[in-house]
Amino acid sequence: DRTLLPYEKRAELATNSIAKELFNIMATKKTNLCLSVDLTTTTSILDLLEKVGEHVCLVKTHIDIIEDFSADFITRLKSLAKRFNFLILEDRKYADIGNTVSLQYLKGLYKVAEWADCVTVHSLPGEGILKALNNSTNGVSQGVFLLAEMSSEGNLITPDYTEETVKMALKYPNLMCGFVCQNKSTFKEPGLIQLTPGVQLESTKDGLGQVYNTPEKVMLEKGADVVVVGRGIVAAKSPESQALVYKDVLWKNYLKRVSG
Ligand code: S5P
Repeated sequence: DRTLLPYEKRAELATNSIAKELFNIMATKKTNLCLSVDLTTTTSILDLLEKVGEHVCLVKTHIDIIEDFSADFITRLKSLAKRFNFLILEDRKYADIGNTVSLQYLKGLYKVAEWADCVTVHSLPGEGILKALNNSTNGVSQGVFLLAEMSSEGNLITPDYTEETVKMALKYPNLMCGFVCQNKSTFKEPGLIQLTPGVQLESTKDGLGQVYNTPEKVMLEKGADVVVVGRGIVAAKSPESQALVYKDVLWKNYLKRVSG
């Protein structure tokens, strides 16, 4: 059972360098909280990260929702990542043929490959999407989280699709950080990371299909390693104190889990 091993042990088993680094950051900072900074201005994102950077292991961006994107924003984001020791996941959910995804990853306004430590990818188009990303590294460390399940109500992913997604991922051990998924049984490999979104203390759903579980449930029953929280923190009255609340409850349940 991969979920009973402590993160520092799992770091030793990781085959992707970003996954290894993320496991080690979690163990060092004692946090498995990933903040989804779903805000639309650069200053609101940077201000929030100044306040909560010390509490998170990973910051998840949707770079294409930012209204005043600039190269300077990336410089500042990277310097916060260095100062607070967190990694950056661009949640682009690539889902096209390999050639197009390679262009989307390397080119355009955002040049994601230049600054994101890892990205999210759909398995829907088939293996070519992983081949393309594997060939787009330019020697820089990078990682992929493959979508094996989704949190939203009525999503079209079937158990077969999930199983085939895991098989596909296992062919690319050097590229693979882990899976975006909801269940412990989805994969077994202790060197891969289960990134689980759809977590909130206050609500069980939003009005647009999102479904929430509690931090305790995702840590103790559903096998989450890194837990993604967006609006639970971002839309709180005090995001700073709420980030601490999530960090503490997640870590408490992690300790409970690894101590048996
Ligand atoms: O299945 C998924 C996969 C992802 S990456 N369900 C999700 O909600 N996400 C992302 O996690 C979503 O795009 C959003 O950025 C975040 C959840 O945000 P929240 O505000 O609902 O916590």
